[in-house]
Amino acid sequence: MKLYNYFRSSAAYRVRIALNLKGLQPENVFIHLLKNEQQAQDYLSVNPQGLVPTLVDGDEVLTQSLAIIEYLDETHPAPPLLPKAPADRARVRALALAVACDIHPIDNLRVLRYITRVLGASDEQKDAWYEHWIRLGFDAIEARLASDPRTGRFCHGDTPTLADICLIPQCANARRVKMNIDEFPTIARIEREANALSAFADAAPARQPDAA
Ligand SMILES: N[C@@H](CCC(=O)N[C@@H](CS)C(=O)NCC(=O)O)C(=O)O
Repeated sequence: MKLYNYFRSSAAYRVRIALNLKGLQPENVFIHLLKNEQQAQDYLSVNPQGLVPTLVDGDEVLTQSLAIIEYLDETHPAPPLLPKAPADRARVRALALAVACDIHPIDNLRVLRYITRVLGASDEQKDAWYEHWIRLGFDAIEARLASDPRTGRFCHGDTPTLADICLIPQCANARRVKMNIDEFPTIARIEREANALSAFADAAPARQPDAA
C-alpha cells in the first residue's frame, strides 16, 4: 500500500490512525500542501480533487478518508472500527460526519486561502473563522457525547471507532489555534484516552517524518 500523506492534514491523520489500529504500514508519499504539491499534475493524475489523503492498494486508488477507512475496515476486519448494530453504526457515523462534513471542510486550506486571498480577510479574521466552526461543531458533539450512555472510554463504548478517528485529529486542529479543549470535558477526556494508545499517538502530526 502507498499513502499520499501530509503531516498536518487531519484527513490523512484519520487514515494514519486507522492504518495503525489495523497494524498496516504503507509506504508514504509526502505531498507538501503549503508548497501546493497537491496541485501538481503528477498528483492530480492520482487524485483529481487535489486533496490528501489518497491510498493506493494494488490497482485500487482510494480517495476520501472515510471511504478509505471503511475500505480498510472491510478488508482488514480486526479490530472493527464500527459497532455491529445498525443504530450504533449510525451513531458512530453521525459523530464522524459531524467532524468530517460539518467542521473540517469549512476550515480546509483552500477555503482559508480563499477567504484571505480572494475575500481579503485578515489573519485575525481567518483565525476567528477557523475557531468559530470548530466551536459550533464541538458544542454539538459534546452535548451528544455527554448525554448518551453509549459513550464510554471512547465516543462509542470502550474501544476506538470511526468517531474517535475523526474527533482526535480535529482536536489537534483546535489546539493549533490555541482553543481550550477542556471547555468540552467529554471530548477532552476522550482525547486523553485516545492519545494514550500508540495507534493514535504515533499518527500525530509531530511524529511524522515530513513534520516541518
Ligand atoms: N473530504 C476529504 C477532505 C480531504 C482534504 O480536505 N484534505 C486537505 C488536508 S486535511 C487537503 O488536501 N487540502 C488541500 C487544499 O486545501 O489545497 C477527505 O476526508 O479525505
